[in-house]
Amino acid sequence: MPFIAAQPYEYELPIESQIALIVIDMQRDFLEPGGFGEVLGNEVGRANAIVPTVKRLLEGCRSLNLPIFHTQEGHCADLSDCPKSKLKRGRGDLTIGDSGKLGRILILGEPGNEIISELAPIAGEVLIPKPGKGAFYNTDLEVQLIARNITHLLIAGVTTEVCVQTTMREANDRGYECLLVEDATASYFPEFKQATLEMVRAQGGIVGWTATTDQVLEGVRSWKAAG
Ligand code: C5J
Repeated sequence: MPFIAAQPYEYELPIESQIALIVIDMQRDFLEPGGFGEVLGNEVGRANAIVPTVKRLLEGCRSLNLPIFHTQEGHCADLSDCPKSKLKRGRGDLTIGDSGKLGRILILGEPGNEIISELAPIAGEVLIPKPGKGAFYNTDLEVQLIARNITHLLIAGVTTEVCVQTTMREANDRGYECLLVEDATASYFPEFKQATLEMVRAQGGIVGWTATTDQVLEGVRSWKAAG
């Protein structure tokens, strides 16, 4: 059976269902100066550094015809989908909904909310706007996965310990086989990324698997060739 060489052990690829790539929140608000990430006091260069690797993963998965999903964290202009608790805690010099250098912070449709141009979705790929950290909360992601018979998720994006890990845990509880792509995810805190990778694959893969972009593309290539 085709597999991806992964930790803590081989990630078996499915026989009768599909694998998808999910790229989490590679949007200007988290990657560029002036966006939400920087307003919260973070060094956004750390997140931006993975863009070439995520691009390689994305293009590799496109060339292998995998279904591709992109998520985008954001709220409607009137903030009716933003819990008061989130507004209160997401506070740097500015907060969600305030006007910043990239438009209103974390508001759908504003310049800062766009997926960066290098990784922008192309025709046929699914964009999932999400009000929460996890991509399943208050979105139609699960409906879209079921419609495509997807059971296996390759997960990349930012930030590792927040939206990426939350999504991975939500997916794990729903029965999806999840693999976090180690070099295609980043945190503003390198130690949090490392801890998340270890947490995911601890205890026999309690949340899932981790592997590098090269390992993922090699495994998916052999899966396609066998199928
Ligand atoms: C955060 C995210 N960190 N995409 N969002 O607020 O991880």
